[in-house]
Amino acid sequence: MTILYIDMDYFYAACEELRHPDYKGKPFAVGSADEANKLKGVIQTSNYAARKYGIKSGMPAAMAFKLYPNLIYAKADEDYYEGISKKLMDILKSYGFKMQQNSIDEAALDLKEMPYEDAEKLGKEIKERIEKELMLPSTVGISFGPVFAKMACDAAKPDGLLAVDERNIMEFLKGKPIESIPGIGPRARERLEALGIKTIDELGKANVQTLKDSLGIFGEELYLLAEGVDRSKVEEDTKTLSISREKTLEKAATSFDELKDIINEMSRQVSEDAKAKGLLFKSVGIKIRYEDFTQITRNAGLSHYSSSWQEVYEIAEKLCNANLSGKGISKIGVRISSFMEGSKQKRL
Ligand code: DCP
Ligand code: MG
Ligand code: MG
Repeated sequence: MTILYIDMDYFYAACEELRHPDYKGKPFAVGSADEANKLKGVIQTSNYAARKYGIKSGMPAAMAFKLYPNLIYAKADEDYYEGISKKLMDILKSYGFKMQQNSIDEAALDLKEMPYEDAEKLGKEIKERIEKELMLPSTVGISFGPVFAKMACDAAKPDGLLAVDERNIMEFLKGKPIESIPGIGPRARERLEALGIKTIDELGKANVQTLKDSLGIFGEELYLLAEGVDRSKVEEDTKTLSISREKTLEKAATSFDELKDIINEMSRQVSEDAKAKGLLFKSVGIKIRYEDFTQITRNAGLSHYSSSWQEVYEIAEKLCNANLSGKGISKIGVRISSFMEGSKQKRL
């Protein structure tokens, strides 16, 4: 099995650099709050110039500005990044391999039994095509399993390409911290550290049963990975891109009060659908059709993946209130998107 993994470099920030070329090379970050409240939000990503100062995803923006007061800042514009992501995925799909999209900026391709030499050539070609057509930098990892291919990709960042085969996997894993394994979050790390395990080498020397007792089935998987065995597979997407509900109103509405109940109901419905599919969402949108048949859609990103219908409702309410213009509303819709597989993610 040969797997090619691709992940875009500093994706949201790189997308912003496309429309703000003057940000290039200067410390720059994309965050969840709007400019006026930027210190209250969270950093979603930063370019590599900002990473030099320790500024990274998930960090409170207030801390980022302490680390580098002149940090250039933009609020995340998820619709714009989704559009670029779609073009990226179309390029990747055009090669015809079985593909699994794992987030807005990354995917694994199953190259079957392709020799590494050819896989590396293909990886280079894909990188160049993305550079040429989207003007964005990316990194490619190649290995015999999706987890190791992603780790090779992480290790080759930015703008790199790295292949790790069966013969050099142990050398590659040696000395790496456990959190370099995809899926190890803060809680898994805590549990492993409680067992005295900080590196992949130590993980490989641990007792499997002890790992299972502490982390369940994930513990066994981790042990195998540390031994150079990657049992994961590329699973073709049957990906849900958005879940929505909409309703034509019997009587045109001009105030939020008149929309309240229906938005409440639709918020519950879309989040229940997401729950049933095991999906968490990070983006909430509304659609409004006015009586004059003009139509708008508005989206807002959350700072985190959510499963809460109340959050859908609150954001839909805000978006509605911002778009009540006195014109009668004849149709209203609620939509959630930017999904992550909650159950598959295995993050503990
Ligand atoms: N993202 C986010 N919140 C996080 C992590 C990521 O909103 N806590 C968003 C912003 C990122 C995008 O997802 O640009 C892709 O995430 P990656 O982990 O691939 O990070 P980047 O592409 O930004 O950087 P890298 O070059 O390390 O891949
Ligand atoms: Mg990325
Ligand atoms: Mg990514």
